[in-house]
Amino acid sequence: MSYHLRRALAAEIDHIVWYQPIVAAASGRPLSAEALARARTADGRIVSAGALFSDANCSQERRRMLDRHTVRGIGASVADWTALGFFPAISVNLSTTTIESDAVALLRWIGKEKLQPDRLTVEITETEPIEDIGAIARAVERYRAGGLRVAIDDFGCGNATFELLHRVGADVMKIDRRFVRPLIADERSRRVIAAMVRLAHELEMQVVAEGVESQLHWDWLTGIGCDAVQGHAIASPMPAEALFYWREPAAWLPLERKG
Ligand code: G
Ligand code: MN
Repeated sequence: MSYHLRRALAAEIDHIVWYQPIVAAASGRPLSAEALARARTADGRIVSAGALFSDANCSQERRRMLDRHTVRGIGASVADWTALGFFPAISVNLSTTTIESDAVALLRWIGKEKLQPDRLTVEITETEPIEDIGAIARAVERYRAGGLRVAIDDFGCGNATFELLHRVGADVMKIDRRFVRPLIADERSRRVIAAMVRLAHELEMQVVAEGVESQLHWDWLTGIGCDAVQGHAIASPMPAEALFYWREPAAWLPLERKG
């Protein structure tokens, strides 16, 4: 573990949440923002969630604690935005341990924050081991019954994707950046992505491509029918106040209502 990471994990840790816009591929209009956990170290450095979560020393308790900080941080951002008349849809990344053990808590929290459930998407990552697929499937059912949207994050990088899809389905497929990045030079990447987009649409899921780092990537993804894009070519993660100023609130696309 690096010196800075250890400092970040120490008692003076300051959890913050940054937001990265997700925009409609064809129009570029903002659809939602993904909440990304960060930590500010005592010397002002920003440490990414990847560094916090992927560490071997990151116990399940620690993951649940980080998730609680993130959810609390989103609550604070939502309160600030609401006061400004700004109502972006938000995605939250939750650890599988939180999802398995605590699906009801999030629904309760939404009620408390007066957040419309369909403004929140729960991203389930595949890159973390899923110990109990049945528990995850039940949690997904609960979230969706409560009106939340569910996204499968890092699609194709784990081993439970198809099982989850056939058991309970999901609303959004997020194509991992490791597929997206090489697509310009790599014919096979392009074919794999095109097949993922067809699969998602066959299952009536929306597709978000992550790690979109150039206009060339963005254009190609739009061309094959990818619904939404996220990445440095659009915007990097930013603090909550910056998200408010990033685009006019009126530029944000309204939620698609089901039914
Ligand atoms: O687990 P998930 O795929 O949701 O991780 C999102 C992470 O990817 C965040 O930490 C975010 O900062 C990072 N990220 C977002 N856009 C890009 C991008 O265009 N390129 C790269 N390399 N990383 C990105
Ligand atoms: Mn994510």
